[in-house]
Amino acid sequence: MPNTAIDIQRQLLTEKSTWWKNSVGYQIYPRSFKDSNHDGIGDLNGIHQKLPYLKELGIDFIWINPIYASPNADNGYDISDYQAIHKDFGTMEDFQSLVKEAHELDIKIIMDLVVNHTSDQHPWFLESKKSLDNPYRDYYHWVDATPEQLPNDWQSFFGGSTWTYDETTKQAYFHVFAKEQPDLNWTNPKVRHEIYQMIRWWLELGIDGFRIDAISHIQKEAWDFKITDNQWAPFMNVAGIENYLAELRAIFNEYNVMTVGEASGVPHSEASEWTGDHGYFNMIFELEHCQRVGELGSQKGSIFHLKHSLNQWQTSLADDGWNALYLENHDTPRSVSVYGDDSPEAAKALATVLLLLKGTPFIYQGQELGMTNFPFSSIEEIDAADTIHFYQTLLTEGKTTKEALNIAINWSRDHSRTPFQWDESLFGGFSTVTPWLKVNQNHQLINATQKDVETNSVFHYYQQLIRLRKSTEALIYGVFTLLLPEHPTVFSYTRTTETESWLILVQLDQNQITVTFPDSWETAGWEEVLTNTEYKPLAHKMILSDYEAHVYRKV
Ligand code: TEU
Ligand code: CA
Repeated sequence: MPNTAIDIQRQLLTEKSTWWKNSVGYQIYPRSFKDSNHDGIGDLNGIHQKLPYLKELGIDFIWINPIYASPNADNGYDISDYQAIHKDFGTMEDFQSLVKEAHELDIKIIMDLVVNHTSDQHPWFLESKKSLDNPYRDYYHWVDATPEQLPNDWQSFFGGSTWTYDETTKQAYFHVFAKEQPDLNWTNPKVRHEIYQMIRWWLELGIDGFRIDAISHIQKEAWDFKITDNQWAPFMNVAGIENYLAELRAIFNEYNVMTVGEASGVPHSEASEWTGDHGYFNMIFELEHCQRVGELGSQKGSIFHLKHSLNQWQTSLADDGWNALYLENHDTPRSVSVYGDDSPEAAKALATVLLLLKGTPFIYQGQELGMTNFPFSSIEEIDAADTIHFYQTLLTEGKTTKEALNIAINWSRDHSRTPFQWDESLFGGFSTVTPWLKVNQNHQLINATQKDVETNSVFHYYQQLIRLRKSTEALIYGVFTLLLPEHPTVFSYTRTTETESWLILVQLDQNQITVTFPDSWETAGWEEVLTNTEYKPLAHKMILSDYEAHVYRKV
């Protein structure tokens, strides 16, 4: 119990700095959330209109994908002006009024920070291109080259070389993503200074934090570095990055905001440097658990891989650090299609696994309705540049159009980017005109109005899980222990504190299975708190049908 003014102040400070630990986040892909002005593109006023919906769901903060000025070579991840709102999304006034209204509703706003690269239309790059001695030349990475002889043979994430030759100065510039996304040169102190000014400018506006894009790629190896086993090694968490990350951390600390770094290629053994008490970010998005394993032509993800990968991250960060939990984002297909069978039960089962793990859960828009993958039937229906590039590569490798399409679309980013399904009307209530990407036909069955007519909707189940999690200390801070580690499809774990124990039991298989807990396990004295089916007492031997989920508390 605090008894002095100093104690109270200290307590308030701790609460303030760790509010994100007992929060639930919601990711908004603005192009696809809600179109308020009938141009087929989602926008800021659309988000504004839907704040009451988000409040009803029970989330605490939203992370909005990039809304800055951009030529959209990579849908906003190619920024041409960091301090301007893209006209598709609205104006700076719209943004400020969104922040104000959200704050009134007690919803925080997290922005996307994209500083590994800019757009090739950013004024810095337009200058940089002009001549060898332009003051902005060293804002990017330029190396002598010819069209035939590039500085090395490194490949970019979106396919093709990391180098693009430029005739004007007879050099090539470096990009780990598309050629329209030149990488900034972080070794240049001027670049860092400009970026830090920009970050402060946003923080001064009163936003509550950042999701930091592709941040593990900002440091590169020397251009003659030899790749051995991992083709991404030359720009994945390369030594020296820690200096830049420490500078960033110092700024974030000043403002006491929430930060979540997208940390592709950071192994769990290094996670405490990245997210621990003295880590660079409050939490990180790891990319291991959602990696595709298995057949190229298959849309299904491995439950066993998912479970073991999440278990590793849960245990590695048990004492130091904090997980950012997710099953979907704007780069992945829909989890109910990858790990489930598109049914509401599967959506609820996956929600149970996700929301009761240790960490801060991020729900991706539409996940709370059980939105599914889209049945793409031709490459013309695809917008994502990486999918199109992958498709073309498969064709050049000799695949037929049918085979190439089948492989390329399976894990396409566009599955999660189709418009939000608000209701059963023509364009799913997303817009009154043809949207930029097709609405899934199943919006007639899967949409947000279900919550008003069905008490057992996926939305209601999410609502219950969110409430349960936020009101239960053990589900926020409790120790995580995986049960039945060898079981291929049952995801079961406990969350415990000195005074409470919770047991989560989820069966992620389409078939009925039998599960047997070890004899040493005390199965008596558990009360069932939540299920997506009928209540069933915990027992040593249990028969579980497809996608059954049970949440028990020790009494
Ligand atoms: O994605 C980054 C990303 O996916 C890579 O960091 C990852 O390491 C790589 O694909 C390895 O598989 C972010 C955004 O989420 C994405 O939408 C953008 O296209 C990308 O950055 C570029 O800004
Ligand atoms: Ca619009």
